This record gives sequence, C-alpha cells and structure tokens, in this order.
Amino acid sequence: MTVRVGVIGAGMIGQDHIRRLTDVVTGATVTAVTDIDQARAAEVAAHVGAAAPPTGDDLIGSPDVDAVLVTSWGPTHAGHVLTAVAAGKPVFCEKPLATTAEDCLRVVEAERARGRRLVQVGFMRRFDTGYRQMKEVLASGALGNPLIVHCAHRNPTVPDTYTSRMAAQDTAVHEIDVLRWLLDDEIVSAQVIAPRATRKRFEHLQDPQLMYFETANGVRIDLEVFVNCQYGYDIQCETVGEEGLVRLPDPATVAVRGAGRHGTAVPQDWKARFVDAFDTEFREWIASVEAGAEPTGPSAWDGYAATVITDAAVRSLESDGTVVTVDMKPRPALYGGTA
Ligand code: NAD
Ligand code: ISE
Repeated sequence: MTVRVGVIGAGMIGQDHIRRLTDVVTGATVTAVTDIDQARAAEVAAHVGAAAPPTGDDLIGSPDVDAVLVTSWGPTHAGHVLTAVAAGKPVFCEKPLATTAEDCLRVVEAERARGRRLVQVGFMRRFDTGYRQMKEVLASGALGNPLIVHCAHRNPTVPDTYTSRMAAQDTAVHEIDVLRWLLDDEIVSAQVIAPRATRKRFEHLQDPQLMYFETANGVRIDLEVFVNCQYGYDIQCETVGEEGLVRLPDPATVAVRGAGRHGTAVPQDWKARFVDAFDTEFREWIASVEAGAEPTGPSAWDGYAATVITDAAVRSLESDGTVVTVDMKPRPALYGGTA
C-alpha cells in the first residue's frame, strides 16, 4: 500500500518533508498540500502533482488523504492535530505539539478517548544514529548508572525575531526530548542562568544561556544554548556514568590537511546535521502507518512533557535563575504510565 499524505503548511520544513516523502521515503506519496498562503500551496502542490484544498479541515477530511503531516506555525498545530485525531487519521506533527501545556493535554485526552495513539511529534534526534548508539550503550548497563550529562546546542546566528524564551521553547526543546528518552527518566526541575552576553546578538536577546535540569533519578544535566556562536551548528552531548562515559560523535566528514592546518568541517545548520535522522524518522513513521500500527516515535505525551519542561525553563529565565519545579501530570497507561 502507498500511504497518501496530506501536508498542512508549505513553508520551509513542510517543503523539505514533501521532498523527503516524494524522493527519499518509499511507500509514500503526497496527495494534498494546504497553506494559508494559497498561492504557495498551489505552487508546491503542483510540483508533486498534489491537490491544494483551501483549508486544513478540507485536507484532513479528504478521502485521498490517509495520514496528515502538520508543518504549519506552532500555535496552529493543536487544532489540526485534534481534527486529524477526531477523523481517526494518523498525524505527524512537527514540534511543538502545541504551544501550551493545556492544548497538549487536549491532544492526549483525545487519543485516550479513542483508546489508541495516532500522533507522532517531530523530535527527530531520537532517529539520529549517534543518539541511538548512545542509548544502546546506556541501556546495556556497561557504564553503570548515568550520573551527569553535559550538552551544548549552538547555532551560527538567529534572526531578530528570535526571543530569549525561544532558547528553551525552540532550541533546548530538542535536548529536553532526547534526554528524557536517552536516560529513560523524567526531568523534574529546571534552572536557567544568564552568563555574560555575546556582543554578536540583537540587543533584546539573552545569548548564551546555561540551562540546568535534574531528573527523577537525580541525574544532573547542564546545557549551553548559544544561538549566535558564529562558527557553525554544533551539537554536543556526553553522558558520564559510574564506570565510564559515552559521547555523541561529530558527523563524519573527511579530514583535510592544508595551509598548515588539519581539520574537519562543522555543519552550518540543523538541516545538514540531522538530514539522516529526518529521513529515518519519516521512513519509520510511514512504515507504522502502512502497517496500521501505532507510531513508535515521540508521542503526544512526549509533546506534553517537552512543553511543560520548557515552560519551567522559561519561568526560571524570567525569574533570574530560580530553580523551578516541573509540574507534570501523572503519565496515562496509553503512554506506558499508570494513570
Ligand atoms: P515557515 O514559516 O517556513 O512555514 C510555515 C508555513 O505554515 C507557512 O507557509 C505558513 O503560511 C503556513 N501556515 C501557518 N499557519 C497555517 C495554517 N493554520 N494552515 C495552513 N498553513 C499554515 O515555518 P517552518 O520553519 O517551516 O516551521 C514550521 C514548523 O516546523 C514549526 O512548528 C517549527 O518549530 C517546526 N520546525 C521543526 C524543526 C525540527 O528540527 N524538527 C526545524 C524547523 C522547524
Ligand atoms: C530550530 O527551530 C530547530 O528545530 C532545530 O532543530 C534546532 O536545532 C534549532 O536550534 C531551532 O532553532
């Protein structure tokens, strides 16, 4: 069976995922594309021979759409996801699942009411080979209990629309998700400290930020978020255990010797750094839809958890670095919990 996907939001990542579903992933075809910018939707749809229905509701209701991909702006995600769940269609939602914890919980409740998972959230790092190898090492027990995690998330620059809150909401949210999964543990508190600010930033922005998280098992995480670091897109992660440590590899590139130097290139953006992870993410999502199975990737509950934890980080930043307790509801049985 070929899975017929309808895409809501034909912007930057929407177009990239349409290319991926069309040219990279087998077993999928894009049959509909919609955007509030209808001219853009028509152009992108025509490129892949898809229809361009006027609204997200029309797209979700179309008999030519088996599964829905939401790549519109964050505040619109929850509405489209709820409509897709109500229609009983699998839905892949780019991060964030919703911009408020309340809206995330509405999605969780909608899935619980149907008695099955239909939603996958676009935290692609769980599909990165390096993170998967780290998880295997940690799960094997070879390093004993994990104790400390050191991370960095650096972007070369950000536009002036990027705000200090987005360091947690848009950027650190990827570490928040991947570390919950990597450690199989829950984050219970957040603290954000503002070090000396770089001069290479827009005046309104606190950059870099140092974030500290504690897990239920007492693991301490430090995360440097530096979004105007100038030199590249650089993701670092090292977990220290009782009997050793495991470190995320840098992406493999050739080493060049010349002009008196020896080195490898640093990726310049997240698209290049995580291209393989995105491809794997969509291959596995399409395979689950094709099989009529529940998705195996990040769930609506993971989307809720990420939003609650980023809310705590934002509250800490805005209260001069107070340690903020994460106020998370008990995890329902549908997502492996007991509630
Ligand atoms: P973008 O602005 O380039 O594209 C969004 C598109 O959605 C625009 O064309 C806009 O007109 C359209 N749109 C907005 N509301 C709509 C609605 N209700 N119905 C239909 N179309 C609508 O933004 P982007 O950079 O492509 O980001 C989109 C989403 O993807 C964001 O939530 C962002 O956080 C997420 N994202 C995820 C990653 C990742 O690493 N996983 C990376 C970048 C962006
Ligand atoms: C962006 O929104 C993303 O989602 C990228 O994956 C992330 O690494 C980047 O820092 C964000 O700005």
